[in-house]
This record gives sequence, C-alpha cells and structure tokens, in this order.
Amino acid sequence: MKKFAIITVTVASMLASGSILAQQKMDDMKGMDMGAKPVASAKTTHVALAVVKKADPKAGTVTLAHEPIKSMNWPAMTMAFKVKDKMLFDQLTEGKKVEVEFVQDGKDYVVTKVK
Ligand SMILES: [Cu+2]
Repeated sequence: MKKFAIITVTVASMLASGSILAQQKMDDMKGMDMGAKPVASAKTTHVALAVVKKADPKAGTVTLAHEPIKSMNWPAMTMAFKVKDKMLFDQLTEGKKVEVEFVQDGKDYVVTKVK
C-alpha cells in the first residue's frame, strides 16, 4: 500500500516536471522567434515626401516618386507602395505632392498615412 503511494507521487512529479519542461521549451521558442524577426525595421514608421505618379485603388498600390529617405537609406526614386487602407486613396491623387508614412511589411512597403 505504501509502495503504491510512493509510485503515484513519483509519476505525478514526473508528469509535473514534464509539463514544466514543455513550458520552458515554448518560452525558448518565443524568444527565438522574436530574435529572428527584424522587429525594429518591421515596426518602424518611415516618412517620405513624394509626388503621386499613379494610384491604383483596385490593386491597392500607389506609385510614388519619393525624395531620399534617410531612415531607409534610400535615394530618391520612383517605386510602388502598397495601400491597405482604401480610404487613403482619397488623398493619393495623381500629380499631387504628399507626405506619406509607411512601414515595411516583409517585401512590401505599406503606406499607413498620407498628409
Ligand atoms: Cu524607394
């Protein structure tokens, strides 16, 4: 009877430590995940002065001829940006000079604000 109780306790503590290990492993993975992602560049908002060359609300893209962007280390160039918020197209009139805010999203540059 006593022996049985000891075995039960041992198994219970093994299970408990097992779950603690699993928890630790998950925490490690979370830590690795955060380290692998370029957190700073993914969340950094960049500002650009630009002239709207082409706006395509259907495709959700806008082509901007932007001035040099120091925070991206970019020279002046004409390039396409994604626009997820369709409301922004109200301000993205072709030929208009704008100040836009954008973020990097993987390979895309997404306009988040138009002034
Ligand atoms: Cu560019």
